[in-house]
Amino acid sequence: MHTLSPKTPGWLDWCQDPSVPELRLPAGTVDAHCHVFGPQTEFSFAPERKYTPCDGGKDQLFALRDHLGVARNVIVQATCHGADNSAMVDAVRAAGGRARGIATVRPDIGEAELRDLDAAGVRGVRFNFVRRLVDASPKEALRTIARKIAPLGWHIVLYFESADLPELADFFGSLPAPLVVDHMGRPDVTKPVGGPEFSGFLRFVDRQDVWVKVTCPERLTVTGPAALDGERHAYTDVVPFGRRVVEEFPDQVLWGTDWPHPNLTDHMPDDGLLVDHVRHVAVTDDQRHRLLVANPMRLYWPDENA
Ligand code: 0GY
Repeated sequence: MHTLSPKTPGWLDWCQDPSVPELRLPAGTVDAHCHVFGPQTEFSFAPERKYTPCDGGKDQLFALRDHLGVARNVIVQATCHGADNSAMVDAVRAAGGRARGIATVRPDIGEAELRDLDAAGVRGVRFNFVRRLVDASPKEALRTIARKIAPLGWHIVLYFESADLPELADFFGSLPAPLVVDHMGRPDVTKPVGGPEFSGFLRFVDRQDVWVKVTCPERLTVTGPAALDGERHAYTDVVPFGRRVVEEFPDQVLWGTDWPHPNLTDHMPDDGLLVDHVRHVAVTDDQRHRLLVANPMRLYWPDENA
């Protein structure tokens, strides 16, 4: 067995006893953004990784899925596994049709390997521009990957900081596949929701085949998880941003837990509370059905009716 690495100092482990959400998720809800970490005894972490997490394997993910009342998962390759997709693919296969995957691949990937990933349930690649997570994001290499995955009908998941969108928007617009933006493009929630930065993001979403993950209030919040008395209403500073996206683009939004929540330094969220957060951003049954069921089913399971 390979040598096991210790966790990054200060690493926060995922919540072991999430509460039962008050919101009963609609049947068929998809958690469209989550990861698996290892377990390290089975799946080693990548040498180029920027952090070493705790284990968060498929069995624990599926237990959370069942606890929250989620039906399906979209498992996004975590940067700690680099371009070795084996832990993610193993989890997707083990879910028996109840999971899809998003891979990280290198530009020299061959057609046969892409076809194998597709057969396993992978439906997209992730391009990461967050500098604390990856060494570089060379555009020519990403264009090559985009050209290779487009014929499979896959999409491209984009992770970037909001301040970088103006510089990246033309590049994103030139990519030959649908785009899915992580965590609402990571807005600075201390700025007004109607201000130039978030309005620029909404214009970007408006003009192309773009989907938005209304995810990670725990990552975007400045005020923190303090819930309003008895209402299980936390991360209130992020609510206007999520609500705005859901109202403007009800058919382009996706939701996910981001379990096991990499790189949080301040607090670890109660995943049950994250489910209840959904009530505040998608305020009608119809909005919630689109966000949680209809939209992700159209993107990830287009052959099944939702
Ligand atoms: C997220 C966010 C982060 C990390 C990763 O793959 C990853 O390592 O996605 C982050 O640190 O902001 O979506 O899980």
